[in-house]
Amino acid sequence: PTLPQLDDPHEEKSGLINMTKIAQGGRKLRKNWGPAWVVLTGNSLVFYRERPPQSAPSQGWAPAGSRPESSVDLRGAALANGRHLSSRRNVLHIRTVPGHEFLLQSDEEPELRAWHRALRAVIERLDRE
Ligand code: I3S
Repeated sequence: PTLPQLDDPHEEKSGLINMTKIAQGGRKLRKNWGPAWVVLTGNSLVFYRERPPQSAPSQGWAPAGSRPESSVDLRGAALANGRHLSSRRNVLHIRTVPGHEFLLQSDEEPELRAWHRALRAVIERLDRE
């Protein structure tokens, strides 16, 4: 039997997308929309303030010398359409087990759908482990 992968840092998807955190540990936060460089790995979602330099030598997916602003474990996370949480279009709502909540948004619907698909695939795989 394969052991559950507790640390699976390989990159599934990355890109620049509008993001705001809306809750931290179940406590509602004031929205603060802004672009973020987001990296989806095999088990977590990692947020950077900006895209790490292309020239940076990387260790796996993690660009050396750049520090993520935050990172959440996706095991058990819930995904939903975020239309009731924002006036923006194409909004995705992510809620993690410890109650951290994020909205991702793109004016490009296919882009948001690609994030939704990729996140769903990772979360479903973690559910099966
Ligand atoms: O869900 P809310 O609180 O109506 O979200 C809006 C506000 O957070 C607003 O900020 P202030 O209340 O600090 O002025 C933001 O500027 C808006 O972008 C938020 O709404 P959207 O619909 O853009 O998510």
